Amino acid sequence: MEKVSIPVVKNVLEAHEKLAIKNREIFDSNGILTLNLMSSPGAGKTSLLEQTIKGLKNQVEIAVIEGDIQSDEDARRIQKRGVQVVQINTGGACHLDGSMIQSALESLDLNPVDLLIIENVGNLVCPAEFNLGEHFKVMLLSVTEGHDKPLKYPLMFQKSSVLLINKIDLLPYIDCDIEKIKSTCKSLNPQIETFEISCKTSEGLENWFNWIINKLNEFKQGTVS
Ligand SMILES: Nc1nc2c(ncn2[C@@H]2O[C@H](COP(=O)(O)OP(=O)(O)O)[C@@H](O)[C@H]2O)c(=O)[nH]1
Ligand SMILES: [Mg+2]
Repeated sequence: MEKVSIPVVKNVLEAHEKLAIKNREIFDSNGILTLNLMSSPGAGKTSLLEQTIKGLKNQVEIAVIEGDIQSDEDARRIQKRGVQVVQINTGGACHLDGSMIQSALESLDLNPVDLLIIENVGNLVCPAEFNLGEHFKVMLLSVTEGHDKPLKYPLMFQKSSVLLINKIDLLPYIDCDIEKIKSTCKSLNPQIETFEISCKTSEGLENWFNWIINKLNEFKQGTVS
């Protein structure tokens, strides 16, 4: 029998990549710096968004895309903060992809937006595998998850530009070695920038806000690629 090759997987991945490139063109042509925020469920992504909006709303026009398997709980939390928000329900899929972002963009008025933050579906594995067209991937890890997570789920940490270690207010009550998290991450990804934060007490958030402001300035100067 004659052999035939069926390059299905490659084509699907190529299609995803093409959509990501299209999304990036939309972000760039509208002057929107875009962050893809990833973590496991409950690490504090929506809390970080609430704090970021509170901290930067007067200087930066922010919009949010919320990704969840189900419900609009997070979008409601963000809406209360007075910024544009779209909820994507993946209906079971454990990550967002470029086509979901493309549809969500149709519901946003992109004109005034400086910064778009995409809250990915809570999951430490799959979101890192899909390019959404974002400029930076940002990883949030809660100290309650334990210091072994970068070793066990390396891809997220390798692909992210920033690691935010959240819930440091809980450090007195748990056994988590932050230095171990930082050294493992540095060995996986020497370029990664790490900030220790608490979305509850606001400790460390100023460093995160400064990172955003710096990146927005670099983006406006055309030095973010
Ligand atoms: N103690 C403490 N709790 C936090 C902190 N950040 C978030 N939480 C709590 O962690 C839970 C999950 O937060 P949420 O923002 O919904 O996480 P998400 O699932 O990653 O979006 C909520 O009960 C938050 O109030 C923090 O810095 N310290
Ligand atoms: Mg959330």
